[in-house]
Formats: sequence, structure tokens, C-alpha cells
Amino acid sequence: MRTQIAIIGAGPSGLLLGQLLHQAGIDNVVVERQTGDYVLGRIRAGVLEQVTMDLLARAGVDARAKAEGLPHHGIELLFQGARHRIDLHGLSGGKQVTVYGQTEVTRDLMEARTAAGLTTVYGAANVSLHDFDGSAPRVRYEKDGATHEIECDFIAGCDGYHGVSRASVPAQAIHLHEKVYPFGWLGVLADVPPVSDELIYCNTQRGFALCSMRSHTRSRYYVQVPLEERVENWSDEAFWNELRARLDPEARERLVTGPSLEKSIAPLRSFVAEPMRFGRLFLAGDAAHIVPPTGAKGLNLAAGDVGYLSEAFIRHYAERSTAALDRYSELCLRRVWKAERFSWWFTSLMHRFPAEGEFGQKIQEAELDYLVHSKAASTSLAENYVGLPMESF
Ligand code: RFL
Ligand code: PHB
Repeated sequence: MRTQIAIIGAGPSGLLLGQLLHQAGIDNVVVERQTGDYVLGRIRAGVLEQVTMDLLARAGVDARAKAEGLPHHGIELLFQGARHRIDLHGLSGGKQVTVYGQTEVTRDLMEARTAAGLTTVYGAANVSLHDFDGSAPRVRYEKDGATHEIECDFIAGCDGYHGVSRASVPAQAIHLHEKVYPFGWLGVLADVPPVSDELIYCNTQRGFALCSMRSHTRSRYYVQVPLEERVENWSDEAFWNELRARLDPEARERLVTGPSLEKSIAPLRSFVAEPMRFGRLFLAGDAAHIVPPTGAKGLNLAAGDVGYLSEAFIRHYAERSTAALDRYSELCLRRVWKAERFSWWFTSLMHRFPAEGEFGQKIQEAELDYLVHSKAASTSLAENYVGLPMESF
């Protein structure tokens, strides 16, 4: 098989890149290790920045996100038992975020890919990358007992944190930065109406909690748990009791509980691989960087990367120039590090860090008090939460 761009991974980065390239007439093949249903079963992000919505529009897949997504103009911060609203819209010059699940984004992208008749190989085993340091890269995989090979101009490594793309780069060519946090998020998805119209980020004595949603009838809640906690030890009832204990009296009263549709624990991590380009291999999304979910930045950063990457490929084929491809890594990493900073800061502010003791807690309370009462501080939060702008090449 021959294509212009071989894309490894059918997560949101790989599928969005494929669609953006297709719109520009650039041929691409997506190779995914899992089945499509498995990919759709992963419950992850819920908050889309305007930049991400704009990219979905450019890819021609924003109709349902626009019709069914919930525009949010603010978030609430709960600390010392009281809630304070951050007016994202007012403080960011009229911007908003859209609550629309990653599952739905992925489903829309998969359907568009099928409708366009583009090739996606699901269930590809032992995917391997070859000769991306030369002029004729290849991707090999096994399926149905046979080995297959794709010849291509470029490879896009969109295969997430555990993928093969980053792992294929020689150790001396890549620099890894990592910070692991001493806790995880236990998340529950349930068909119950959300406790509030807006997201509530809670800093409490018992640890962080987040009240989020997927629709007016489907809620997504998280509580901070120690890293060694196991999901099997959490009955639905135990989860709801713990969440309730972390809410303010009004939210506690309003909380509607029900059977969980999904329950899982995600560890929190900050991670960046530099650079994001190795010859004819380009990393994008979680393959290159991870943020703790507190700032809702992971999927949005992935979208930003493929926004830059699609533009760079388009210019390469239109202008026969490598100038934009040469700037890809630098432009992405500038935006990535700002989102890393924001996600680390918001995580540090909202969680209980047992090792930091009472002093750490007092500093958090002072910062939260400052944050909600200083227009300068809340403007900075709003500006980052709604998403920083993308630059042009
Ligand atoms: P993905 O989604 O991990 O997709 C990578 C795909 O590559 C496949 N793959 C391979 N394919 C072929 N060969 C191999 N060797 C392969 N190895 C892996 C995988 O099967 C998979 O299908 O990466 P991508 O596309 O870069 O997308 C990144 C996002 O998924 C991620 O950043 C977000 O989910 C992070 N995130 C959030 N981001 C937001 O912007 N807003 C949020 O509100 C938000 N909340 C979250 C989150 C992540 C969470 N978890 C579970 C980590 C909440 C949580 C709890
Ligand atoms: C979610 O709805 O899953 C979600 C929302 C906001 C975050 C993280 C996750 O910061």
C-alpha cells in the first residue's frame, strides 16, 4: 500500500489529522492497534476550547458538536466550604468552552472517515516504523496472519502515551521531561442530571473533586484518590458518599445519584518529549505530551498539534517547501509548555498533597482567596482555561 501520510493511532489526534488532510486533498491511512469499539469505549475528555471547535469545523465534523455541545461561560471553584464563580466569558473577552465528550468527537470523526471512504486499519498488531530518518519511510503491521507494509512520504505518530512512535526514536535523539503526582482521579459516568449547570472544581479537606457532565442527563464526576487505590474497592455507593462529603451543602442537597455506566482510576502525570519531529516522523497529541486533567487541556493540545501539522503538510505539498514542517516542533512546544504550566499550577492549587502539610494548605487557601477576588488573577485563569491562541507559521 502507498499513501502520502501514514497516521499511527485512531484517537482524536490521528482521526482529526486524517480529516484535515483529506479536506486538503492529501491522501492518508490510519493504522490502529485496537478495534473501533474499544477506542469508543474509553471515557476521557469533556471540555473543548474554541480553537478545537474551529478545527472540527475546518475538518467538516462540527455539526453535532455545535448542535448538542453545551456552551459554558463560567466555572465554579469550591474551597473552604463556599463556591465562587469565575466568569470565563466576561474575563476572556467573550470566549467560551463547549462541553462535548471525547467519545462523541471520536464517533463523529470515525463516521466522517467512513463516509469519505478513507482507509483505516483497525486491529493492527506489532506496528513498526522504518526509515523515517531517510526519504522513504515505511510502516509495517500484522493483521489476519499476514505482514503488511505502507510506503509513505511522512509518518504522523498519533498513538498516545503508550504508543510505538515515540518509542521508535533513538534515546539520544529525544529529551523526556516527566512529573508524576502522588494521586489519581477516580471517575464515574452516570445517567443522572448534573448537580449544577457549570463545572465545579472542589478543593476540600478530603481531597479534590470535580463535578462535570456530558449532557443535561449525563454526569461525569471525579474524586482524588491515593495512587495505590484500586477501582474494585469502590462500590457506586462508596463513590457517591465520598463525592457528597466533598461538596457544599447546596450541591450535596441537589446531587442525584444512580448506577455507574463507567468507573475508572486515572493516574496524574505531566510529561513532555522534545523535540516533536524526527526526520519524517512527527509526534502529535499524547504521544508527545501528557497533562494532568485538571485544566482540561489534553485533547485540546492534541487538536492544536494536528492543526499545526496539517497546515505544515498542506504547505509542503502546495509550495514544495519544508519551512513550515521545520517549525512544527517549535510552534507546538511553545503552546504545549504553556498548557503544561497551567495544568500543573491548577493541579497544585486544587489537590491535597499529604507531604505539603498545613503550610501547603494555607498557601493554597490564600492563593484561592486571591484568585477569586483579584480581577488580574481570575483573568489569567480564564484566559488559560478557554485556551491560548494558535500562532501562524
Ligand atoms: P489517544 O486518545 O491515547 O489515542 C491514541 C491511539 O493510538 C492507539 N495506539 C496504537 N495504534 C497503533 N499501534 C500502536 N502501537 C498503538 N499504540 C497506541 C491507541 O489505541 C489509541 O486509539 O491519544 P490522542 O489521540 O493524542 O488524544 C489525546 C486525548 O485522548 C487526551 O489528551 C485526553 O483524553 C486528555 N483528557 C482531557 N483532555 C481535554 O482536553 N479535556 C478534558 O476534559 C480531559 N479530561 C483527559 C480527561 C484524560 C483522562 N484520562 C483517562 C487520562 C479526563 C481523563 C480522566
Ligand atoms: C470531564 O468532563 O471529563 C472533565 C472536565 C474537566 C476537566 C477534566 C475532565 O478538567
